[in-house]
Amino acid sequence: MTIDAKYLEKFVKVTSKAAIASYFLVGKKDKLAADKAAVDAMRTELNKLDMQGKVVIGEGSLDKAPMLYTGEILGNRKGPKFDIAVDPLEGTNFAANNLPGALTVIAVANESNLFNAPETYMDKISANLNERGVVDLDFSIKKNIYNLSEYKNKSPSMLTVCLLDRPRHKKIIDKLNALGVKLKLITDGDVSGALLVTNEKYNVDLFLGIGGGPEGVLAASALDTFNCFFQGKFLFDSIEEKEIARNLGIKDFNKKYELNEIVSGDSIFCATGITSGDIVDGIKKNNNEFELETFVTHKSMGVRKIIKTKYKI
Ligand code: VTB
Repeated sequence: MTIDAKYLEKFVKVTSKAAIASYFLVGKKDKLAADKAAVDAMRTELNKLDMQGKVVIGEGSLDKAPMLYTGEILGNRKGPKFDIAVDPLEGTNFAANNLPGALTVIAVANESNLFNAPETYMDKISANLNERGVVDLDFSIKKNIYNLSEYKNKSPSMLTVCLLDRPRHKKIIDKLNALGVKLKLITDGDVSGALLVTNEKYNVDLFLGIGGGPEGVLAASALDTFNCFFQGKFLFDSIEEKEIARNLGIKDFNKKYELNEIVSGDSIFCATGITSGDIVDGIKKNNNEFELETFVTHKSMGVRKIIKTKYKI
């Protein structure tokens, strides 16, 4: 079943309104306030839509009483049933400090087609290729680089690998360094990090490393429309995290998920820029209007582009 094309514009409006709401808090050194503004606006906009949308990745569980909690039903309940994953403010530090790369992100699929991800870390890998066996979470760093180098017909020194700059990645960074590859180390925002493999213009050949699980599912839904490769493995640090995962239906805690196990069927992905970053420009004020850019994909329609929108101030 395909998602009606009319929904793309509607979800662009959702992320755009959320972006505008947090724009007023950009550079105010208050991550929570910027996040809350985006969450509130996103929830208000989602509730206006003709749909029965279930939040499968949200801002936490019901008992902690957040808005956009996992399991919350949104929309006027008069339309199709969707699964919705949200990251109303991806890059809270970026927004709080007025740094590049703050986004507001949503992914939508038909009911039961989007993975119900726990809020744990995820070991991820993405690349712009369709075949299995070239890169893999289970391969060594060296094997991944040599295979990709052969596949792309580029020497390792011409390959660029993007990953979060974290102490936990020290060993990987050292290995990549020894292999002579170029690094693109990002401080936050690994949804857009993973998406940098989608187009040659971003100059990233491989994205890998440990980041947020929810961010992995969001990125995977866009990567699917680009026919890119993605694998993710959730990492559980505590008994509590395993218990939550078990309640979400996860039985094998060591499972490596392929892209089509994370998102299947049709999907829509929207990421609107708040501050300018690699994939979209941030909000610009022009006379009496806000100008926004949204990176969108709609799988069944083959849509993958940047949409510019304007809203009266
Ligand atoms: C990433 C990144 C987020 O968290 O998932 C990262 O995309 C992972 O967590 O923007 P750590 O910061 O603990 O490494 C963010 O940086 C913040 O949510």
